[in-house]
Amino acid sequence: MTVFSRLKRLGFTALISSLLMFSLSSNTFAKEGITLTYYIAADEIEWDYAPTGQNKIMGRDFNEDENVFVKQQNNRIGKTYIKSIYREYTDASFKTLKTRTAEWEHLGYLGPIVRAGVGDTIKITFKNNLSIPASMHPHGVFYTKSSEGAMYNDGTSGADKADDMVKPNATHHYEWLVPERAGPGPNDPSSIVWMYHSHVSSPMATNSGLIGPIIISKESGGYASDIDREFITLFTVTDENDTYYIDQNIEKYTNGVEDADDDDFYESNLMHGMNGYVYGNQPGLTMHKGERTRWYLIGMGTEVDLHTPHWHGHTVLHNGNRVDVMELMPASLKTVDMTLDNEGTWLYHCHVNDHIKAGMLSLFTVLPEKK
Ligand SMILES: [Cu+2]
Repeated sequence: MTVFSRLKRLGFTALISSLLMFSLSSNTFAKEGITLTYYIAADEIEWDYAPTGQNKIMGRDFNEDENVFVKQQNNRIGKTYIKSIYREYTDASFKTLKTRTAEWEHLGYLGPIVRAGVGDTIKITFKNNLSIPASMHPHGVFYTKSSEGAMYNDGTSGADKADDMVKPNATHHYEWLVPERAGPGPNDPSSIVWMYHSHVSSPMATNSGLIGPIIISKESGGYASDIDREFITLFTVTDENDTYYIDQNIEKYTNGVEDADDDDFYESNLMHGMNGYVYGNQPGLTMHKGERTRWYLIGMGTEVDLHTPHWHGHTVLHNGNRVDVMELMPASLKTVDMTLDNEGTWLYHCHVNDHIKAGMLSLFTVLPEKK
């Protein structure tokens, strides 16, 4: 006798059918949610990987080895590059940038956080202010062909193609839904990270800077009530040789480069960053003892992008496992929780030897408990 027929005999049929109904409805979009609207543009900017001009990890000027990556010279671009990034505006006029609060200063060149909870709807008005086509392709959330933001031979046409490559000065409306399967899974914490990026020649687009985070919570709205503070870190070796702007950067920041394929020149443009900051230049990683913090980790890049984020002085929980080092591959998206129990200024860095030398290091500071 099956469990079902046994329960049926016991008169539990109504209960079972209502349970079935519930599980069906939680798989559809029947859940009541809210609509979250974002105005995001792709903008051209100049990005400084080390705005303090110093190695803040050691508290000194850059040495010879570090200058390979950061020093502007006759035939070296240095630490500032023309890039394109996603930025959030207050409304559809795209006249006023939304200010990024101190809490999110650490995001660096990452685009604005797109947040929603399970059952919610995300609406994005995307304006392409660049001179080249761009798109917004999301991971994790539910999209139809008109909101996928990726160009390939998928047999679509018309409106279902318009999202793939948004032309310069054009605008596109993306709609992303958040069913159960876009939210935290059974072993996940109460919110998780996804990302969006331009899919118009994806490697070049992401190296150029067109990448941003999505946070999806179990609760509607995109926030998790069981944490006090969130941090997001992208670990990637940004290959500035492979962006839309390499020629412009050579022109603007050098006195001319004879051979852009020269190994030393090439190496000098591999920026081993955390959110686009090298050698401890990432600002805003300040928090308080006792706070429950959630760290969203994003990997991106090529075969050299095997990163192992490591926190000093603390441990984190990853889906129930306790670690102090995480593993990130290109396009990995991982969420870990840390309870701060140790005051001080601590290293937060990639543990790959070559990446340590090249500057993939930040500092975080745990201040005394908030009174
Ligand atoms: Cu690394």
